[in-house]
Amino acid sequence: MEKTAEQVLQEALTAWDWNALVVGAVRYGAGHINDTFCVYTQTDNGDCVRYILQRINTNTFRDPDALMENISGVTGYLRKIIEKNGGDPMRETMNVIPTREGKSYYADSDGGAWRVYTFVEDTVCLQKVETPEQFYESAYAFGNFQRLLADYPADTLHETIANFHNTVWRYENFEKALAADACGRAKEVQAEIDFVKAHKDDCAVMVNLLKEGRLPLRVTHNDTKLNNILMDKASGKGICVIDLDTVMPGLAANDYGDSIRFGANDCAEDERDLTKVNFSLPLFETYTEGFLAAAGDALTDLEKDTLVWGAKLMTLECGIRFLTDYLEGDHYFKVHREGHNLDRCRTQFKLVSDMESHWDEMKAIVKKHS
Ligand code: ADP
Ligand code: GN1
Ligand code: MG
Repeated sequence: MEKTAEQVLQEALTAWDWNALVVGAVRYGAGHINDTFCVYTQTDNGDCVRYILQRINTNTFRDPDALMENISGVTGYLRKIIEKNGGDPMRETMNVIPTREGKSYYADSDGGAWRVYTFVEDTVCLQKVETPEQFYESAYAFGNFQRLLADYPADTLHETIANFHNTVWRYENFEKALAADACGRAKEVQAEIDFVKAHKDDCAVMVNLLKEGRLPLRVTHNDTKLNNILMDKASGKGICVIDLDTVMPGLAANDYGDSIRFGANDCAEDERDLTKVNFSLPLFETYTEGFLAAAGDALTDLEKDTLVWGAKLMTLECGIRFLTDYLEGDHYFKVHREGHNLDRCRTQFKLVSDMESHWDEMKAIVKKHS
């Protein structure tokens, strides 16, 4: 008989030696891809110790061995730098806890892959920017993450998702989904389809600069939204960059841009009332300042000049991905209501339009802080 989700979770829990009594495991966080649980344990002396247990989405990440090799490599490298700089590696980078068998993940009897991380306590994970200072700190932390990995041997990294930020490929994938129209939804979203088509040439801008050898590939995070960083409760500093599944060679502007997409506004990614979805130039400036303060010295002039394109294209790309998933029947991103991916797509396209209206001001802000 097929196992229930609860039975598979219980099976996964037996794969680790917790050195304590497992009290329970509850769903945790607001990620769109993996299944995350918080495991509560009680040690012999009565202390409560928490862990993060995740079922890796193996539809998205098809090779868990390669994925975990990347994460172990990157976190091991960061750990050494953090130690050398007198930091606390247990709080300032992810720590993978091996299974009883000494493996970095557990393959369950249902085909799932599970991993455990140390829970970084006394931190907050924000779904929305509350104060400009927080956004500055997240910018500094993501910029610093990129700087710390500047000399990481990029050729040892596996490409965990092919073409992840290849915007030309994303466009073509959208065209395929539209042609197939598997759920008959295309007729409802003509305005969004027209929006994507009108931006076809934009999709090639950064891809072409990379092809021509004018932009360098760096080791980047590739999923730099605000909820992929843990901020220290006491100091407010962005102390731990998490969600390292997509660390791969990429463009600096994309790490910058994905943060702008998610954080330089005052709304949720899935806000339904588009009058509340507005790009914020002041928050854009705050992030730009923090990111360039941390990573600016390492960037070429063209990388800095094209940061604005990173912002616009990461937002456009994410909107295209949400729309593609909507057309294909919501298989990729977790959805929690009817039309959820379409709502997400609409916020992204509204933000792209706003950026277009503020293009010259955005460029001037980047120049000012370069
Ligand atoms: P997804 O790929 O689904 O976004 P994440 O790795 O980002 O998964 O984890 C989902 C959420 O779990 C995060 O946004 C954060 O709230 C929480 N989280 C993940 N790792 C840790 C950790 N080591 N300590 C504390 N919270 C964590
Ligand atoms: C996903 O995993 P999560 O929720 O941090 C997605 C990102 C998107 C983001 C949109 C592996 O990020 O690329 O930008 O949703 N991650 C993957 O919110 O596809
Ligand atoms: Mg995440």
